[in-house]
Parts: sequence; structure tokens; C-alpha cells
Amino acid sequence: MKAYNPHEIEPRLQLAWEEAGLFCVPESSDAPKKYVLEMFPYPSGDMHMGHASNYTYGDVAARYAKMQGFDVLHPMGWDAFGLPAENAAVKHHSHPALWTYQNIETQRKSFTRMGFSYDWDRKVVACDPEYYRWGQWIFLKFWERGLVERRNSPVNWCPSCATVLANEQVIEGRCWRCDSEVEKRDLTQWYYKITDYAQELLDDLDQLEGWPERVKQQQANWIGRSEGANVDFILCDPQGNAPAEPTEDDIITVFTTRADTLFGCSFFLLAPESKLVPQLVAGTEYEQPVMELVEDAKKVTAVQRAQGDHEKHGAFTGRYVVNPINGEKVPVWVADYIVADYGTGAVMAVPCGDTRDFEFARKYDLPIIPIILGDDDPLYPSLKDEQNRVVTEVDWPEAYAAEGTLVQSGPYTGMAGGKRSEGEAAIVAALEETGRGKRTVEFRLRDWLISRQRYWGNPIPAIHCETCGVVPVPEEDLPVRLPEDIDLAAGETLATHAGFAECTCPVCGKPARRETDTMDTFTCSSWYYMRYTDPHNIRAPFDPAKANGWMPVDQYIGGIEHAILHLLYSRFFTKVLRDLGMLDFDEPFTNLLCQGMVLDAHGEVMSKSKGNVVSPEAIIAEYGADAVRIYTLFLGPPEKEKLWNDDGLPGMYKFLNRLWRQVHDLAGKAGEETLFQEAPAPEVAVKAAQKLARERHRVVQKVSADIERNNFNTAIAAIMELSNAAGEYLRAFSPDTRAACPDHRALDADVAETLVKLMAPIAPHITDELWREALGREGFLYGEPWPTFDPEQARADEVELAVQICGKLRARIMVAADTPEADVLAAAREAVADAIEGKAVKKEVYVPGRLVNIVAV
Ligand code: ANZ
Ligand code: ZN
Repeated sequence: MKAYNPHEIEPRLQLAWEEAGLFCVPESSDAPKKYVLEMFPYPSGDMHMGHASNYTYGDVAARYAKMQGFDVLHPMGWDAFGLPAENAAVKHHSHPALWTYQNIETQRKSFTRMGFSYDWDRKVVACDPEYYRWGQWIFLKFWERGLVERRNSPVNWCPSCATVLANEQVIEGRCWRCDSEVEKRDLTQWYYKITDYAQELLDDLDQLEGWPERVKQQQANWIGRSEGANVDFILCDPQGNAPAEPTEDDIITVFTTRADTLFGCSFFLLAPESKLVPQLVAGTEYEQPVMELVEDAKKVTAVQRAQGDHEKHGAFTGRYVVNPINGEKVPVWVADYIVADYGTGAVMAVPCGDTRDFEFARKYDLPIIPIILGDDDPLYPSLKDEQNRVVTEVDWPEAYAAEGTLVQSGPYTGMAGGKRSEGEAAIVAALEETGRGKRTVEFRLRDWLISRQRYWGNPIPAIHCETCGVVPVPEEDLPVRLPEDIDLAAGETLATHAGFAECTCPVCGKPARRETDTMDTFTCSSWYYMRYTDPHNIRAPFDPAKANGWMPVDQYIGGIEHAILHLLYSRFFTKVLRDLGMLDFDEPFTNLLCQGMVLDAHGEVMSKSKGNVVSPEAIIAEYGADAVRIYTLFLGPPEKEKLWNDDGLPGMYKFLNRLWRQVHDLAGKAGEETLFQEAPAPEVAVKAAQKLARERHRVVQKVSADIERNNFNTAIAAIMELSNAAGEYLRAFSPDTRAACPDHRALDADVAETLVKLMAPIAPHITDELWREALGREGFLYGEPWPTFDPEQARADEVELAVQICGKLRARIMVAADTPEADVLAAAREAVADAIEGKAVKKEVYVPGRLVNIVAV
């Protein structure tokens, strides 16, 4: 037997797989399909352990599906546009494409060394014009459907990346990429109207049974549906008089989920960015303090405002509005906790019900009117019959936000209050009746800001013409190519590049200017998985028949950090392309596996700056790729965070060596290195053989079920148990004894084949080598049928039962699974004989497979 040498085996087999075109999936076949996909990486250079484990999960799933008889689509590509390439280009005074394509080559080699089963004929690289051309085409289709808009509004600006960001890319007030604090700027930008799909994106989460609950929850929260009402307040003139005949200009609308609290509104708030603010205070004594507040509010981030827990600031505008429910005049303030782009940017403040309003009222000494009380509130008895007394001097430690009964609320007094309560419904109905309010639904989700002021991205195919306005680039002129001669190091941009922007208007033919913003790279990653189904199409992004044939993706695998961003955008793209008639399904990813982070041994995130990145390459160089694969899989359940610790690697390497030797031994090819020691007593030997024969079925059943649930670590543990049983067996029977007996020969062959096949998706190199070299078979295990099992024999032959006395655990016993009840009870009594001695057994309960409970007194 030759020694296990991964460094010789692995490259040789990788080449053989490639030459055989093993992983190229046929265009058509009658086999059922499985589309296994891992999120395509950013070409950042070296592969790290997080990548390695993510792609290993996918590779096991893909290889397993293939052995189950599926046609498997398992592609890979690169999310190749983005800022790091630009930064690298500036640093090295070169071009982003150079850095990008070099890194792609490096990563591709790493993937090959890991033995991943990608169909490289289907590679998609986002910065290839053949690909980004279709991203532009999709943009034009979205535009035709009214899903593209260009508008001016306050947007998130990252000063360090020198570009705007989508809301989803601002994480706790900071840039998702570089962690700088994000500023607000008023800019004209391009948007995809994802809000048109807000309700469907929320509703269809219910279809996603194969998604982790926490991801669906995060998306639901992000979409943030609120049922409530718009309520119109009337603006008084500067003297404080309500207009006799209010016009549209006199109306300020608020969005509230708590119309039931309308009688408790004691002041009115505008967001600092509200266009109304400067108009209200112009030329008055309030102008200066209000405008100062507006200036200061720019420093309060959107997140701080949404959370509302920063120190609140406000300023009185000198103006009043009339509450439509009771005609009360309330003062209008500007407050820095009001968000400009939620609801209407104006709020009816109810300090007794809302914590933020409560704090604000306390700080600026504004009235707090109790209008909703719990029955046990000490104020309740004195207020429940009150109609007109405004209690401004409540001495509450905090706002009363819970549900309760309405008090001091005119005809609604005594009704239940709260979100979607009786009181709320009654008040909204009354407002609708008088035309002062309307039921509405608000979403927290905002339109997706897709324009970026960066070079290395997909150019937005639009043209600005002085006569015709903003017009689309005609389809036949796509792609709008990025110019290659750009000097980023010298500060050149698409906007300053000589030549790029110059064009003629496709409508009127006059000189015009090309749009110089590029698209958010998340637009590239929103449909790449569709392109894989038809990657070379030069007439369309993909042929609908091909996409519908392969999609939806059966198993998608990637990091939890994309829970909202990429996964939400992709769901949106899928729905729009469906509505364009190109897809016949609603959701792109049927099953989603979100892997937890791989942390270093001290629980720290691996990062270049910390210098704690563990590189798979170094470990491959020492132990081979199969050891890296099996070890990453063994670290723990994929969804959990995992601590990387090198200490376990030698153990895994040893296991592979043991497997190598066992399979050779079972095949009669171990020679001197047979595991046989000396024949034990015959009954011991027979037991070892019987156990192995049973284990073989049990383990196949368990490994199949485990891989299907992505429990790779327990699958490996089960294979190790089978290997242990094989070891005991091989130690008990000499190669000669086994060779002389047909029963042994059959068992040997079956177990050898089973071991090799079970391990094939996990450690594809060593198993292919064993398959060909030790077992003398041809071809590769990829596509060999997965081992079957006999459920009868797979049943555990012995089970452990808990023995309780009056519900308290006293002992554990092992019994054969098919032991009759009477014998089980006898065994149980015997196990606790001491404890029940002298007592009367009143009752015995037997729960098969779990416990026996003896009631003895
Ligand atoms: C009166 C009221 C009374 C409110 C009460 C709440 C409690 P969700 O559930 O998140 O949709 N609001 C509306 N627009 C706002 C804005 N642009 N900036 C800050 N706050 C805003 O929240 C809806 C509630 O948030 C609305 O209902 C409004 O305050 C506030 F006891 O109106 B409420
Ligand atoms: Zn024109």
C-alpha cells in the first residue's frame, strides 16, 4: 500500500476532473435539477477561512445532489465592480481592471485547489462588458416600467468613499464598506422604485419556508409596514388665526398609527429638513433660532433619529395649527428627532403616549394631557368621567405607551385605545367622514438609491439633453462602455474624463451629455444567478426558458451580513423580471443557508488589519485540501459562529490516513499494513462483523439526512463511527480469513464502497483516488449513485431508556429496540431495585424509546 499523499493526489485529480469536463452541466436532460449556489465573491485577493467554509458547504451540497441523480448547476463568478479596485488602482497607479482580473485569477486557482466542483464554462464576471451590458438593458426595462426615477432629496453621503449610499448600506449611521460616519446631502440621484413592491416583498416572506426565521424577521422589520392614518391639521396665519376657507396650502398632514390619541396632541412637530420650515419663520424673530437648529440637526444621523434616544432639541416656529378632532390650536415646533422621509415628515405630538414626545415636552415645558390610561392608573378614577379638564401637571415618570381606556377624549371617552383599537377605528372613521383624514399604510422601506459617483461600476445608460431632458440610451447602443484611459490617481473621474460624457442626443441629434454616475454594485449581484443559466447569451440577459428551467435556486449559501441588502434587492429584481414576462416564479432562492462568521481562536473577527487571518492556502500546503474541507465542516453547524483553532487539524489528517488504510485493507490491498492484530474469541469477532453490517445501514441513513439538513459536522461524526466499526472488524479478521469467505468478501466490498461514497462529497480527492486505485473502479465518484440503505437494518438495535421513580431520574438502561414491554419493565425494576425495595409499585408507565416511570410509595 502506498502512503496517503494529498500533495500528489489532489493536483492530479483536479486536472483529471477538468480534462473530463466533469462539472459542466448538460443543456438538457431528463434528470431532475438542483441549482446549488454560493454568493459570488468580491475579488479581494486571498481566500480566507470564511470563504473556504462557505464554498465547502456548497460543494458538499452540489456533489451530494449529483450523487442523488440530479443534474446539478453549480456555478461561480465574481462581483467584480467596486471601490477597493479603484483604491488599489490609485495606490499602484494602475487600472482597476488589472487588479480585479489578477485577483480573479488568484481566487480561481484557490478554488481549484480546494477541489470545488464549479462549472467554469458558466463563469460570470460583473465587470465584463458582456455582463454589464445586460445590467444596463435591465435598467432600461425598469425605466420603461416606471421603476426608475431621478429625484432630488436628502441622501446619505460617505465622505471617505466620495459617493452616495443606499439606506441599506448605512449601518448604524456608518458606511457599510469603510465605516465612516455618513452625512446627509441634498442631491439629485437615480432610484429604483423598490417601494412599489414593498407589500409583495413583505407578503412573500411567507413563501420562504426554507429561509432562516431571523433573516425573514430582519427583512420584515426593514420593510416596516405600519397601518395608520394621515390626519390633516390646518395652519393658522402668522397672527394665529385659522383661515375661514382653508386651501391646500394651509394643510399640513401627519402620519400617525395612534389616531386614538388625537385628543392628547398638545404640540406639533416638523422635521428640520421640511421645506415648510424656512417659509414659516422667514423674517420673524423665530428665524434665527429655528435655522440654527436646522443647521445643528444635520449632525444627528438618521439612525439616531429613528432610535430617538439622543438628546432632543427643538425650536418654536411662532406658528400654530388646528387639531381637526377638537379645533384646539397647538404650537408648531421643529424637532431633531423627526425624520424627514418617513410618513409626511410632520408629527402630531402626544407626550402622554409617546416617549420621545414626553421627553421633549418635559424639556421645553409643553403640556402633557393624559388621554389614555390603564384601569389601574391612580389618575383613572378622577379622569374617567372628565370631559374638559386639561391636566397639564401630570407627575408621571414616563410616557404611558401601553393600551388602555380613552379619557378626556370627547365622544370617544371610555373606548379602548391603542394601535388598531376601537377608539382608533372610530376616530379615523370620523376624520374620513369630514375629509380631514384617511386610512393609510406606511412602509419604512425607501426607494433604492442606485447612482454612485464612482468610476468602477456599471455606467447608467442615460443621456442629458438640453432640449429633450433625460433620455435613455437606445438599446442598440449598449453597452455604454467604461473608458479604459482614465487616470484615477490624478483624480480623474467619469465626469471629468475627456470624451466619455460627450455624445449626441438620440432623440434630437444635438450635442448632449452622457450620465457619468455608475450603478450601485448591488445591481450587479441582483441577477447574476439568472445569468448563470445562460451565460453566453448575446441577445438577452438570459433565455427565459433556461432561467425558468434551472431556477429558482434550490440551495443558496452566503453570509448573514446580506440578510437585508443583497437578498432584498435580489427578491425585488426577481419580481420585476417576472412582471416583465421573463421569469415564471416569485422568489429567487428556495432554501437559504446563512453561515455564521468564522472567528479566530480568541473569538475575534478575522481581518487583515488585525493580522489574524487564517489562510486556507497555508493549510492546504501542509495537510491538503481534503483535510481543510473536512475540518471546516467539522467546526460546527454552518449557521453558528465558529472559532477557528488549528489544533484539530492533525486529528482530521489522521482520520483521512485511517480511512486510506481501512479502505485498502477492506480491498485486500493493505499488505503489511493490514489492521489485523490477532483473532479474538469467536463471539467477539462475530459481534464486530454484525455490528459493522448494521452500522453501515444506520450511518448511510444518518449521513443522508444530515447532509440534507446541512448538518455536515454530524454527518462526519457518523462516518467516523462507521470507520470505528470497520476498524474493530478489521482488527478481528485477517485478510486471509476474509478473502476465503464469500460473506466476508461481500461485506468488505460493501463497506469499502460505502465509506468511500459517503466521504466523496466531503473529501473528493482522497475518495476518487481510493475508488480508482484501491477499489479498482473507473471514472470518478461524481455522479456515482449514492449508497442506499435498508431502513429495517438501519434501526438502532439498542435504545437507552431513562428509569424514573415518581418522575425523578434514577437510572438508565439499555434494551434491544424490539424488547417486549413486560421485559422492559422487569429490567427497569431491576435497575432501581434498591430504591423501590419495601415499597408498593402503584403504576408503571413505559414510553418506548424514552423512559419508564415507576410510581412506588
Ligand atoms: C401620534 C402618536 C401617539 C404616535 C402615540 C405614537 C404614539 P411607526 O409605528 O414606526 O410607523 N412618526 C410619524 N412620522 C414620523 C417621522 N417622520 N419622524 C418621527 N416620528 C414619526 O411609527 C409611527 C409613529 O411615529 C406615528 O404615530 C408618529 O407618532 C411617529 F402615543 O402619532 B405617532
Ligand atoms: Zn435632445
